[in-house]
Amino acid sequence: MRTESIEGALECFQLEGMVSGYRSYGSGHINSTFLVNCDTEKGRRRYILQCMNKDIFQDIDGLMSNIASVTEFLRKKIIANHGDPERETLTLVKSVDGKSYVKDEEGNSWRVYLFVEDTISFDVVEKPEDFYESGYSFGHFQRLLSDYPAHTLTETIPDFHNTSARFRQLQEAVKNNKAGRLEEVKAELDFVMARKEELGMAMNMLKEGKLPLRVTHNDTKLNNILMDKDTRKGICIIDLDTVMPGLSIHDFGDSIRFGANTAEEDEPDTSKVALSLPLFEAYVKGFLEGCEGSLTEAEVDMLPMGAKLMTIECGMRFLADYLNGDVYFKIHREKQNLDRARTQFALVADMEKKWEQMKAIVEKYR
Ligand code: ADP
Ligand code: GN1
Ligand code: MG
Repeated sequence: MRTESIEGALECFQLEGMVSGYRSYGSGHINSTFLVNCDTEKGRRRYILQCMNKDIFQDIDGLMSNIASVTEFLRKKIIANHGDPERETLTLVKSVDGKSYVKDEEGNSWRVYLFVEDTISFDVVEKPEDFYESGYSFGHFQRLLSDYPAHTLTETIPDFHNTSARFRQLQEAVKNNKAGRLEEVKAELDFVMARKEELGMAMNMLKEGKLPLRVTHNDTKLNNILMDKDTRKGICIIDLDTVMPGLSIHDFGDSIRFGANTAEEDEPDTSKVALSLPLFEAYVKGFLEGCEGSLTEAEVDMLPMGAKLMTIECGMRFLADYLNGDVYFKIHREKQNLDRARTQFALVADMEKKWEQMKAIVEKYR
């Protein structure tokens, strides 16, 4: 990102005091994020500046309107619960002309949030208690949004967690073989093909009315929650770009896929990949407590399947991106997307081995 673009963007927002510096921040795969320092008469004020990924998010207006209304809705509930809205949800900072984002001459769209101070976000789980907290917070988020009018939200990325559609996108990538890498991924494709029949399971249950449509986050990775740095309690759910109607079991499953893996998402040595049952248990307990009994029996039954589907789906997305030449997920080294795909499939294989134990854990907390 060019310095002039960043500085130009900063001038467009109603920031307190004078900008005294900024730096690249966080480890997300999608947006470009900067931490901005301002000096004010009262001391330091910090902000998060983000350049939204315009290739991935084609309807920025719809996306920003989702975020503005969801954060406003949460803000009211947090105030009613005597909480601190500037800490417990994201707060958008308005542009000088009163808008929620600005578009620059190069077509890049920028937004600014208040920086939530004294928090940490993790890329790996350090302790089961932290993962319990993460589960509780995502469950609670689900609960807070349970009376949000879902039909008013824009579907920012159509078919985002439609696993069968993701399978079709993978088939398309195989057919096009744009980056000429097909020969390398035969084993991974065989793995997916052997599980083809299962991929449509959750979305079919939605169509048949067996699973309810809810307002969901859709990207419930561990680093999309800020925890208090001292108490390590879950404070604020962030990365709201994909908040839209969806399935609760997908929110549950995406957290498990990322956080209950004993290895990192891009670990090249798949022998290190396993589903940690203690972490799975901590998250199940937290998520169900956070949802406060709001899930249906069928949703609770389907939690393990949500974890499996989100993991195989993400593996297919990484694999398709590898075949397409790494155009979607940011990479920092060669074959990173292939390694990411392989870890996901190794995790699915381990879940299959531990299936009965996963089900027993869900039974224990339902
Ligand atoms: P991406 O979509 O690329 O993952 P995120 O919105 O998740 O982008 O932001 C990237 C990282 O920036 C987060 O993981 C978090 O560490 C940090 N972050 C984002 N928003 C805030 C905020 N308002 N306050 C503090 N940290 C934040
Ligand atoms: C992306 O933005 P980030 O890094 O939190 C992706 C998720 C994937 C995840 C894999 C909008 O999430 O769907 O599960 O990478 N977000 C989008 O790590 O595609
Ligand atoms: Mg993120």
